[in-house]
Amino acid sequence: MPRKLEISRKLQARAERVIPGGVDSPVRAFRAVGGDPPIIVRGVGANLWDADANEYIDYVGSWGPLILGHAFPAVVKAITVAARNGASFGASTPLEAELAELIIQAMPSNEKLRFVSSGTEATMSAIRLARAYTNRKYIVKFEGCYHGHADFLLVKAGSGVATLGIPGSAGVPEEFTQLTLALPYNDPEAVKKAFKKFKGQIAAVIVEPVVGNMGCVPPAPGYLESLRELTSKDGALLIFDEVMTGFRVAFGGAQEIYKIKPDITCLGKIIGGGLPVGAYGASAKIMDMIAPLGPVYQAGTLSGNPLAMAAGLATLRHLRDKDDIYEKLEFNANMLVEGVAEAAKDAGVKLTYNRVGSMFTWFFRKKDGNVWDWTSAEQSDTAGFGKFHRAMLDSGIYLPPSQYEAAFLSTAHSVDDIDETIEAAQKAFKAM
Ligand code: HOZ
Repeated sequence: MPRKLEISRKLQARAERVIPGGVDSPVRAFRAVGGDPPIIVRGVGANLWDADANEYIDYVGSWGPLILGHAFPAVVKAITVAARNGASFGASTPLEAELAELIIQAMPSNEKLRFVSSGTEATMSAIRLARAYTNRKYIVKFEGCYHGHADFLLVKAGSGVATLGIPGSAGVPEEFTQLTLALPYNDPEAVKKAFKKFKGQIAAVIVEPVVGNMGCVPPAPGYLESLRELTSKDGALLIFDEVMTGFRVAFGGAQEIYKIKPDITCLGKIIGGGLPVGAYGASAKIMDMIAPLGPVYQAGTLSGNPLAMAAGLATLRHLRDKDDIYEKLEFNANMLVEGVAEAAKDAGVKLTYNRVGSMFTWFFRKKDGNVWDWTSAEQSDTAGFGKFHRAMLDSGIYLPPSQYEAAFLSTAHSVDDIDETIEAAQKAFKAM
């Protein structure tokens, strides 16, 4: 039975009159999957409620930050306490150094960090820093990876750009992207060739060590090692965009599980506990290039905002201090992802999946085959995904409204939630 979304529809129409597409981030408009986007009014634990009082099991988790689920009590308490003391000062508070210390302990490739307000700001600033540090111009990024919406990073990007099937963005002059080399992901030979052609000119290679923005795509064995080797050999910096993977795939992020030490790390999402935070970090030698110590300028009125720092601290402390969190996430995510894949197989639906810890994607396929880069991701049956998405939504399961966005499991999801999701998938596949 389709869900009643009358109030959501009215609210969406109202928003469309004053906000482009009625949304503040394109994928939220559900254009890629069809159907009406539910307008969300509440989230608790693993559940969401929309304006029509429909309840959902949520696998978006605010696109990654909510590893502990919605309105996690310690996070709510920390935000409330911080808010009573004032929401913003545009001056330093003790919380910033405390959160920075905690992150540095978890990711020792960083000796210093700078907080910003979004992942986009983190990657944009990291590139500026890398260019200043190396005194070089070119950057390498990978097709289907998304590093926010800075002009020079909107080249063959994933996420909403891939979802909408557009090559980049209008309003970005060609000259602005001429120094960006977009190469296929998981292809070390392409990187080798680029370093040969642009020897001594590449400032940095930026990569999502586990991609989340063309759906979830893990690195092939040895791939990240080859990036580390090639960048070091040429004197370029290796930037890990761990906005999604930081504190998600492991407490120490992808750099912990793949044992690679990047030169610069970009963070966001979980470190803000659901509030707007980004950060970039590196060795003291690199970070001391930033103003006021060095010549690289970067600033922000709401950077290090005390509410956001408090939410991030409460989240990271819980992740650090509670036993077995990542083991349980691994176990439950495996049960969920394989359960749904099994249901697809039983129903004769062509589907493959990728999962690293609690981030995952079910790829609907036109032909059998796995997904390891953008070319293979692009061959997905997006119409099939749309049909599945609508059927799941009707059964109360809220998935990312795009084949090219990763889904996330939180510690709040129970085995009952997972069983209910697998049952909904069985029903959805039968109807396909
Ligand atoms: N591009 C974002 C995730 N990769 C979507 C953010 C949002 O719509 O909130």
